[in-house]
Amino acid sequence: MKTNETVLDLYPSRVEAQPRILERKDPVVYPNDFEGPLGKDDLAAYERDGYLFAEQFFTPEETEALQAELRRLLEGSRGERRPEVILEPDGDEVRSIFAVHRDNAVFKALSEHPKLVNAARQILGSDVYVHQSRINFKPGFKGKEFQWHSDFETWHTEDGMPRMRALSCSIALSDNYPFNGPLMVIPGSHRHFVACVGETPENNYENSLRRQEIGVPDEESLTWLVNQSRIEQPAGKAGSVVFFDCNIMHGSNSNITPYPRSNAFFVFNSVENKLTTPFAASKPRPDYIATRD
Ligand code: 6CS
Ligand code: FE
Repeated sequence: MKTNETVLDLYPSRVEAQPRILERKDPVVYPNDFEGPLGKDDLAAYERDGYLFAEQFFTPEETEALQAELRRLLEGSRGERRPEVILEPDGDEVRSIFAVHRDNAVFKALSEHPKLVNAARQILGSDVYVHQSRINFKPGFKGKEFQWHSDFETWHTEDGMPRMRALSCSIALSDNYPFNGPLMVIPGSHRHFVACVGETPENNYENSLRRQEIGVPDEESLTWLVNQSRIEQPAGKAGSVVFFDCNIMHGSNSNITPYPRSNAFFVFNSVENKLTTPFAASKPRPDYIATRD
């Protein structure tokens, strides 16, 4: 089994010539007795499917305040050239802004919202910290797709995340409809790890955040996962939240409608699962993508 300097690599990816589907070696919901907004049924559904859709998780007032800040952020970032602002692959529309939990007071407060943090602790079974945050704008007409992928495959190979003990909270800041490029997930796919082929290029993140090519499963593996299950799209109104496991296979289509699909993402990692050295990349990614301090 390949290891990096300190930790056994239980999920080798981007190292073999052929793709492989390995079984998950980690729990999904970690045993604990933390209190929080998720009930027993919610946790059982999350364990089974690898995601949980929470309609109206935030109040209309909270949601309106987030939408006002989103508008200010988007206006302020047009034409702005800094590493955290990622542009669409075919133009200069803003695709994402990273590290909003670090740089923006409103989204910092949201990343510390007790309902979110407690839900993450109920699933990860420990104290948590923000591994990554971003706003994906997916603007009307111009918002391009996010290829199918497992976040963990990237966070393991490029950031050195040892185990599957992290989750994403996708907070809808605009209404997500079936037609404006909502998140698509394959329920149950979190229990299989698709080991991808293809070495990680130097500074891969300079392209992968615009259009991901490495760490995207091959069509045969993707088809196998879908045939084991189905495709769901937990699309909800602004203020709803999708909690999804770090290893669930997900993606989203391009947005050719006038309606933007803007979501804020906070990734919570367990304090027991801190990043080590990348398992299949030459050097760690910058802190605005993967918190290391
Ligand atoms: O590389 C990453 O960390 C980011 N890429 C995707 C497509 N999802 C997870 C994360 O935002
Ligand atoms: Fe992702």
